[in-house]
Amino acid sequence: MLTIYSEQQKLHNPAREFLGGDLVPYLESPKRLDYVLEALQDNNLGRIEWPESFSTGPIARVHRPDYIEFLETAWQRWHQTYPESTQASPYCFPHRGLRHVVPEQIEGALGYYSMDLTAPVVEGTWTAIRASVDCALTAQKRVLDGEPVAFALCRPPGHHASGDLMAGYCFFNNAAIATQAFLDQGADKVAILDVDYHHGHGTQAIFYSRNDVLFASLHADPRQDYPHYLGHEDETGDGAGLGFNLNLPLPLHVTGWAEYRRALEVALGRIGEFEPDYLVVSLGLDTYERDPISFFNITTPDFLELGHCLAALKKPTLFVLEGGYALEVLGNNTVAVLEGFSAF
Ligand code: Q9C
Ligand code: ZN
Repeated sequence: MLTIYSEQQKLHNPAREFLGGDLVPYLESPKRLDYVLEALQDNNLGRIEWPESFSTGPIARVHRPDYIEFLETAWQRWHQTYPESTQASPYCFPHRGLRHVVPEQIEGALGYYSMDLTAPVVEGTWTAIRASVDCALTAQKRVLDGEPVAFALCRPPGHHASGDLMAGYCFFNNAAIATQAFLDQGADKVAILDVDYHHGHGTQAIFYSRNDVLFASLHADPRQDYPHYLGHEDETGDGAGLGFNLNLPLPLHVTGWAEYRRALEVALGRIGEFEPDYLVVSLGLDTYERDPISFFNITTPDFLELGHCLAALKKPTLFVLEGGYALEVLGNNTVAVLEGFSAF
């Protein structure tokens, strides 16, 4: 399987994140890429190529221009205000009853463009998030040109980022940008299947009133885990998009492969019925039984099985890496899905 990867993605390297009331080492670390790369090479999964560089044009099809400009300049603005600081984080948000106007000052603007504290901006963030989008768009282009499947080894991930909000380690929504690129280059319908443990609320929001994109997601019940405020079963789409959003929230601790598989069949059934031209998989590996921040019980052999199930759709498929924080096994779990897909 063809993989697209860029070293520049490592330049996003925050030291810490806010978790459980404390600052802890940043879980979405650049090392994730090394573990996945190593496993791809050890298992001879195929060619690994660098991405092409794209302009911000395809990003602007999904994200607001002021959000893109904010991300480009945020580090410099923060650094002028706090020369000693190594990462920019908001502390204050335009909550209920407050004005949704972008403040001039950087901290206010950071809060305006952030859903939470888990997407800090550092010196290398802009370069890394552009490289991550480049990986997704290059892999998308290869699939469009006839490659039956490609893997975008993206980092930072993207599925929590909406049109104008960063969240949950995500800045630009790689999967959404690639999906829109398929549509802009002639596809009529694209299905996104999000198998990350967390609900892809950014992707959902981006396509919520659209009927040319089906968004289907299996994830931790938002009543029990992040992103807490979106991802419920009754969110089925809006306007023309009604019926084109499928959320399958699953309970923490008791969700193993048998339960997961049942929900997966529902999602695959709906995708089959939709008859998409392309399938985009938001591939999170944080459903893994020993993931440090997640509570499903999916094993490495289950991931192989997941790959098999996805291949049964028989669609040109773009895999885009999202979450997965059990570092030492992240590579093997990723390879399991991709091998399961190829072996079908
Ligand atoms: N106690 C992705 O997997 N922290 N993002 C949750 C819950 C944020 C995950 C803490 C998790 C974001 C791409
Ligand atoms: Zn996740």
